[in-house]
Amino acid sequence: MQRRRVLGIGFALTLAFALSGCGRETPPPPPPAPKAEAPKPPPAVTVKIGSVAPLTGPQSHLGKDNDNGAKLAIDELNAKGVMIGGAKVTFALVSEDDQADPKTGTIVAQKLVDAKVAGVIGHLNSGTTIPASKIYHDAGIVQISPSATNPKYTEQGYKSAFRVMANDVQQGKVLGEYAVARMGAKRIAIIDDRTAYGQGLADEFEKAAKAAGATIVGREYTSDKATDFRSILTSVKGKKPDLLFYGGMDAQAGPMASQMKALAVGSKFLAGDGVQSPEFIKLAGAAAEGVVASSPGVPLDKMPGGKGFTERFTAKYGQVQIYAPFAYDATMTLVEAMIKANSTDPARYLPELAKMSRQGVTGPITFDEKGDLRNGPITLYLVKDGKWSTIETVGGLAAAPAAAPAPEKPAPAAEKK
Ligand code: ABU
Repeated sequence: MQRRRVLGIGFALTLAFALSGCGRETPPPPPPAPKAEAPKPPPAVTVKIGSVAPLTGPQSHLGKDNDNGAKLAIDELNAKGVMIGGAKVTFALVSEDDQADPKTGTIVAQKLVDAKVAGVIGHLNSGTTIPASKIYHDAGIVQISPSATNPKYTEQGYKSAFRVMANDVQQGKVLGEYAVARMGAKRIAIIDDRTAYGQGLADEFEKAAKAAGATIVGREYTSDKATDFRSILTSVKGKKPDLLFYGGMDAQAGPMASQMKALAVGSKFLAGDGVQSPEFIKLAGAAAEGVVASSPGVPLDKMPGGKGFTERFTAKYGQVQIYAPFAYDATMTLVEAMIKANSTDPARYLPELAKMSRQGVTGPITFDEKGDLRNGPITLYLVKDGKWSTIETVGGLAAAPAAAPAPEKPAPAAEKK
């Protein structure tokens, strides 16, 4: 009994001692290690780029060709992933249809300004590009035309305006000299479609052909919507020209060539880039044989990136018409300027674009102080056995020169003087 009491007291004392905290403590379990935080993904932004061309009407095949060239570039950029200003940028192409109509061109240009695009690839036609360029300039938006060749586009003093091919002063000269020196033309008739492109190129051709010694025996006019040329061709035939030059697009040149054959107008037929398409051969049929046309740039199979571009483009969109590789290059060049400036703000990336020097799919891309492509080549082609075959290329450089000296280009709204 006594022993049990002693044991009970001992146990109680031990318990009290332990509870009093004077014994050795069992260390509390360590707090759980803080979980390593997953790195935050970079913020993502969507940047809109406008693309404008005639997506309906007689030039829709060319408009879609341009638009698809820009789309291919955008898809490749998005697949690769582009970081600008610490954010992952997804580009969204906003495609507009200007129907090759100058008034519609200004309406869709304003629509793109309102949609806050960061830049515009377009327009296709000089007749839409020139009036639209004022709207983009006034809104501080950069524009690169892949195909508008009328010189006036870059002669307005807008620092926001660029093009990635030679212009019609260069093209008209090459055509006029070729007509006289190589096609043996002495008596030349000219038809143009009264558009900024068609009339402008015909004027430049006329100057060069006269300077080379030819006589212009007649000048006739049509429109970029016409399909029946028999009346003006009958008038042309009466002047007995040895060469007919057409300033205009393939949608008219195709039926015109075919009607020349039907009316037995024996003149050679020469035209500019708007005619140098597979569509022209389709429309003209057998009358396409022997037709000569020029086009800015080197032939697709001679372009530095031509082979790869053709494979990637045709897999998605079918045959290249004319300007798709230029629209692709225009888009890539615009985005490269954004990457170099680390900004999608046109006022910030414009100076990088102005001093750009890169090798595009079509060739070297650098701009002069007006925004024209430097050293743009022109190639002459002949339809032979139902296909365009290359005659020769005039001008151009094999590689992009070192970066051009940075011109003082402040904001797009400033005037070129
Ligand atoms: N360059 C011919 C087609 C586009 C244009 O200048 O109107």
